[in-house]
Amino acid sequence: MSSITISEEKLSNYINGEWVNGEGKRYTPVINPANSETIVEVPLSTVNDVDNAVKSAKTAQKEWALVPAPQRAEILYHVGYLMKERKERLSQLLTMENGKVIEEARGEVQEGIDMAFYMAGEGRRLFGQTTPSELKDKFAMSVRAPVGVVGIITPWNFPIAIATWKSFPAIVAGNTVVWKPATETPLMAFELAKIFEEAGLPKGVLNVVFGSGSEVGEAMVHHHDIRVISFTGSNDVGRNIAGECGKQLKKVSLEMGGKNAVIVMDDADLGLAVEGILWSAFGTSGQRCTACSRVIVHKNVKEQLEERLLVEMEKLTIGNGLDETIKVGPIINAGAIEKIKQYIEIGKEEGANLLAGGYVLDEGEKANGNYFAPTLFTDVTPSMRIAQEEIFGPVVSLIPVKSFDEAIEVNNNVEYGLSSSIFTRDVNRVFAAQRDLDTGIVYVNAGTTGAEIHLPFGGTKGTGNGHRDSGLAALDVFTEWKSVYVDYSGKLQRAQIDVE
Ligand code: UN1
Repeated sequence: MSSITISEEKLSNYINGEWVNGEGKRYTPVINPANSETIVEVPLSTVNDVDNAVKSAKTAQKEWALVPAPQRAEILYHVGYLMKERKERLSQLLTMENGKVIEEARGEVQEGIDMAFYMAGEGRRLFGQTTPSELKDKFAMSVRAPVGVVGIITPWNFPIAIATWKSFPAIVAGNTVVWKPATETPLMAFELAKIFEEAGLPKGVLNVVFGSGSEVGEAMVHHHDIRVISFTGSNDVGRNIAGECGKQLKKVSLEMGGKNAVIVMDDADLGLAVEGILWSAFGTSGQRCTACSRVIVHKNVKEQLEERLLVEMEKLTIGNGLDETIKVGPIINAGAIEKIKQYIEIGKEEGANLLAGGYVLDEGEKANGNYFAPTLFTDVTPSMRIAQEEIFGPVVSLIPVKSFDEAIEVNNNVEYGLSSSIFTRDVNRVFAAQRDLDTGIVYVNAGTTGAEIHLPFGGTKGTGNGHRDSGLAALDVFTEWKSVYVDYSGKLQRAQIDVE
């Protein structure tokens, strides 16, 4: 299927522009979830490796901040072109390490390419503001200043897109970066660091330290010289990071998942709704923070929707994502499969009605990988655990409701607030829904996935802490506002006092 190879058997950290083994002697295998083959080994780095990376980033940051932003951006353009040139290689490697089907891998790499060109454009903007002063002959402005050394911690489910949402704005704004990618998917980090190197990024501006969250991640969060942590991952880990960063008054941006719903009203185009649900629930095998895991359906169209969903679910092809005909790839690892299985049992015990799926697929070649059948529960009530907790797999809970108002209430009555969607043809409901759905992202007549990189990405409530990835909002994470007053009156003017 794929002829892509990587020359390394063991990956190295990238610190101060060099590929170094570091002091950690331990490695862990990177396993292809489609067939359990080992692709490469990744180092489990130590606190000292993190310290070396931070030292290099700190030294490089002084110089980097002085490089004019349009010149910093030139490197991002170069990165974008190299990513474009290597799109197919990157996509195939992404499918190998993560499992997502090749079409989606190409889509994810495209997100990274788009982010490179978009943020490169910011090198010629990075707008601040001029503001009139209270006093005569005095000039006032606010400008964006880099924060310093930025720590980014990225998940395995979007190992290249999310890294670009964070590192590109950080770099163009004059920060330097220490990046810990997920140990499950280090190849994207390895390839992206090589691309940055080729694009001429000065040494120390981007540093990659491979390893576990409990060792490398913790060391980053605790390191005094890392001034921002940008994290995407699980809720538990995010909350711990928030607590620690709070104690240190360290800036922190968190994105921690969702319990996203598609609402299907009785006036919806049902064919379109079925397509939207299938794509956002079973695409990436449900392993997206934005994945649809609840369908809130008006009782008048419940049965019709169930029937049509079941027909289309039958057609989903499941297998190795490198095969272009496959629509649903494997689950990342055996641990994730166990968690999904537990939720199937919980759903049954809670009295939900299992209409399809609910089991591991292990016939023939599938026995070597981690495959789970697309699953549909119906007659789910809003308070059931399967309707409240993030499962992160191809499992959808259908919740019947009697009205538009009830649909909105059910949508909002969960801990998370990332993405939501409504299928309706009623223009009044469209506008009411975009106002009342309490998530950071709202779709009308589309599923819950597919956010575009030039809009802010993130959510409310338990999904995050108010910051956003990508879009111009990302610049707020990686810059500090500096207010500058220039008095050219030749005398000491006192604000608030000498105002005539
Ligand atoms: C994620 O699952 O964390 O909106 C990111 C989407 C993709 C990104 C998902 N563009 O579904």
